[in-house]
Amino acid sequence: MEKQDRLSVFISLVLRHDPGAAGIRVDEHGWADVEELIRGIRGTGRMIDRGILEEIVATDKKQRYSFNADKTLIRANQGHSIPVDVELKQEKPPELLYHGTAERFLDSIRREGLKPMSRLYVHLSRDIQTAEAVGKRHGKPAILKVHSGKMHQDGYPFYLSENGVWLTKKVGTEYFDIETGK
Ligand code: HQG
Repeated sequence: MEKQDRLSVFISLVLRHDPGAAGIRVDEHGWADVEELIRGIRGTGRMIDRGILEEIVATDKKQRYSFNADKTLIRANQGHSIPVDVELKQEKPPELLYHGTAERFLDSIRREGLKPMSRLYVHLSRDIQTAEAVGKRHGKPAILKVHSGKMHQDGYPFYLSENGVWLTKKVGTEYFDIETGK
């Protein structure tokens, strides 16, 4: 992994899951003070400055982070396990969305539906390729086709994060088909 990618993984950890790992706090909307974050990361022995941070935010392949308007604050766009309100936009989803998982989770998912597990939301994507890449992180991938249009009609809210990830609280067993995977 490139040095900047490793730093980005650490920044994800801090902003989404464990601000204490850099000795900082985030506010109720997930914002961290940029100066504090830089100081905190340096305190862990990692080399970072504002220029490097700005480059990571600008070049991150999944556009995971946003600055506020005057670039004094930074937050992750989605993916949190800590309870923050990143002011997600509620939107009407497309008819179908996809979720990538691992085959070994399918029995449990068939029984319980899709749950957010350690995160605040279930993560869904518009295209199968993204779902496949997400699934592969966990093992042999399996793809679920989610009937998001039907869920929306039935009153379940969907949100679209700043970086284009669709999020919903849970997906009941009646709302998905297993597209690939045993
Ligand atoms: C599975 C990455 C058993 C679920 C990715 C998933 C994504 C169940 C795993 C983002 C279950 C949780 C999120 C049930 C769900 N029983 N397993 N009832 N319900 N699961 O990592 O969606 O690189 O928390 O299928 O690209 O894999 O971090 O969620 O396999 O966008 O920016 O439990 O994280 O982005 O795993 O990934 P995760 P995810 P970043």
